[in-house]
Amino acid sequence: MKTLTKRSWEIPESEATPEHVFLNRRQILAGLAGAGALMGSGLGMRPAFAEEDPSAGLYPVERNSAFTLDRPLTDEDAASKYNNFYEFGSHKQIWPAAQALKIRPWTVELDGMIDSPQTVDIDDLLAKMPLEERLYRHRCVEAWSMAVPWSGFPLAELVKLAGPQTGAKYLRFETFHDPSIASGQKQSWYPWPYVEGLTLAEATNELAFMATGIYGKPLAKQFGAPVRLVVPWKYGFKCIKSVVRISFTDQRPVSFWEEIQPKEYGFWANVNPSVPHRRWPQASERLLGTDERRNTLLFNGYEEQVADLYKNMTGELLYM
Ligand SMILES: Nc1nc2c(c(=O)[nH]1)N[C@H]1C(S)=C(S)[C@@H](COP(=O)(O)O)O[C@H]1N2
Ligand SMILES: [Mo]
Repeated sequence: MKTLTKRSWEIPESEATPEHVFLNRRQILAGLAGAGALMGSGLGMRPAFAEEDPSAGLYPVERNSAFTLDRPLTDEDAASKYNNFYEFGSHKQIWPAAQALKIRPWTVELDGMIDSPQTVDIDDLLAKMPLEERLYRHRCVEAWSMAVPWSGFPLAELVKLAGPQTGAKYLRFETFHDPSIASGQKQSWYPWPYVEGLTLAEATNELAFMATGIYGKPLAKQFGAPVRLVVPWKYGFKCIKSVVRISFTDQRPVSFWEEIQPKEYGFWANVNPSVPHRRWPQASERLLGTDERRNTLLFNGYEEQVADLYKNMTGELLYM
């Protein structure tokens, strides 16, 4: 099964799949839930998820050594096959279904209270932004975690490009909305599209990152290609995937999970092991791809970088 996740551009010409093997693969694929979408039925046609990402040549990018880990990196295969992406299903094995996502053409709209409203093409953005690699922990509110090498650029750079006006206090992020490819979006009890928010101060913190790659390659679709937010001191649901719009506003955005269940999920969602979720403890976490559990760290171990953001806040539910 491992070879099925290989993208075509990773496979050297000399290893091109012989037709009879490929036919077997197609049969396997056809049986995979959600992975039946093939480019065509002709011999030699590649499955839809083997298409080339035009940004592949940009990676790997140079690692920023300022960001270090206290644990090994999560195995790529483990991280790539255990994902939350409700647009493609409410279970963890959405990676085959997510291959239906079309990542080109792709634009990100910058709007609201800014000096330079614009619609940026993803490849222009990639050319403009200073790409680097960062090793970050990631802690899901469901008490599993991973440690991965993201590639991308500081969110602060995008904020600079937008030019926030006086009075802009929040960023509101929005994911694509296309029920014809994302079957989860046909489930009308969810408030699609997925929305998330940050304060401007959070968005310009050095840790806030827009990821466009992972493991030295463009983001695989299940990770939220072609661009997703990464805020490692917060629970994973804040890290909105496949972003199409960022609006600057003076109104605090209501995020997807907050709208669904405000008693369990709030705006801030900072990681704190001593504040349990209403239905389970947050004291420890399971490390994806291992049998290990570890104690969860305050702000997911990023207290030094972010604690100041919250120091004078009273009456706010900072940890849910
Ligand atoms: N658009 C969108 N973004 C999303 C989600 C989602 O369902 N839809 N799930 C969130 C949750 S709960 C987590 S833990 C992370 C998972 O990221 P990963 O699959 O790259 O590990 O994505 C977040 N971003
Ligand atoms: Mo999550």
